[in-house]
Amino acid sequence: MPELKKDISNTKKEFSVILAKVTNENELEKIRLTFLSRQGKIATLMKSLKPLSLDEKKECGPLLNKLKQEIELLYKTKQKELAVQQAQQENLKQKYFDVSAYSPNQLYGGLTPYSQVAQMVEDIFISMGYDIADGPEVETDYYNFQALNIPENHPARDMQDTFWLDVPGMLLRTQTSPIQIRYMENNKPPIAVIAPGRTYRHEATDASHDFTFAQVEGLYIDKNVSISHLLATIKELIQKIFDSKKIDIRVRPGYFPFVEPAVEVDFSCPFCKSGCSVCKQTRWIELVPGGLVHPNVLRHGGIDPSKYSGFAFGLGLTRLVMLKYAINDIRLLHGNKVDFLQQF
Ligand code: FA5
Repeated sequence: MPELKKDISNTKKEFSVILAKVTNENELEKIRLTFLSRQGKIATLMKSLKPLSLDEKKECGPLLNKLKQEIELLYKTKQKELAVQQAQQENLKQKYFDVSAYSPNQLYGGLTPYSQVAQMVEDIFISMGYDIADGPEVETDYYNFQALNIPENHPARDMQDTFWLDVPGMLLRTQTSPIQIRYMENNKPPIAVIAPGRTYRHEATDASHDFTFAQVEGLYIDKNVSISHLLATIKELIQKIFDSKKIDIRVRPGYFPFVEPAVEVDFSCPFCKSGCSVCKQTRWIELVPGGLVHPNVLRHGGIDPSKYSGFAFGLGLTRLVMLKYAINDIRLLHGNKVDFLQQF
């Protein structure tokens, strides 16, 4: 019986020492199993009452009950303490949650080289007082050819291989020039407008030709407009795009039924002085065809050619993007390759 009393007192001491070291719920659960479960130390002490005499039971029974109550109380108190600590830690985590701390591979969005150059061209023309116009990509034979002085069976149709649609007389526009007619129909001179947009041609692709590419149409109509206005406008555009005052232009005769005279405007290579791979060692880069708007085209647009004259041009926008950023294959521009696009 003195043995049992000693065990009771030791059990409490032992429990207190272990409990003081408990820091989380798992450790607390272990201590509960050791002391308070059916096979635990308290239950074992209870069993050891059995062989004792009635008087001994009367003396040790209350001691054991008291031990059990005390241990249960200590256990519950610790349980509450741990719950409070855990709640405080959670609060702290939320309070100091840094929304910018999680940064997986950063993905930056940006404008494609095509959009960047299109915006540059638009800004340059807006600064010269031009309007920006748009037109349908699915066009009629009338706007894409006939109104531009290219009647049915005219050999100039062969210059632009056409994607004809199943609907008779409908096509994917081969050039942005139909917007000239649409704009003249709805606006009176003086007219100063550019129209950037996508065009389509049934062509085999290579490094500098695509079946879909972008052009920028330009149209200026007023009284006494001459070819020198066209050349000055193109020179201004090229100098601004290539940030250079030293770009020369060269004019060669061209042929388009909707302009007379028709010219091809080349500009001096902004990348070299004596020939390079971009200008194919020629020092000149071919970019903008244009000319003075043919009187028949003015008439189709509802403008009197005896009063007004004008110039038009059709800049190869996709080619300009290639030149600006020294891109050597046109197909990269709509290849959707992220490592290519990330360079701009
Ligand atoms: C035209 O399309 C005329 N509409 C341009 C014009 C407008 C002349 C107004 C006169 C007055 P052309 O077919 O040459 O012309 O095309 C114009 C430009 O588009 C070319 O100089 C070239 O830079 C670009 N281009 C033509 N075909 C392709 C192609 N397959 N891929 C990429 N760019 C092309």
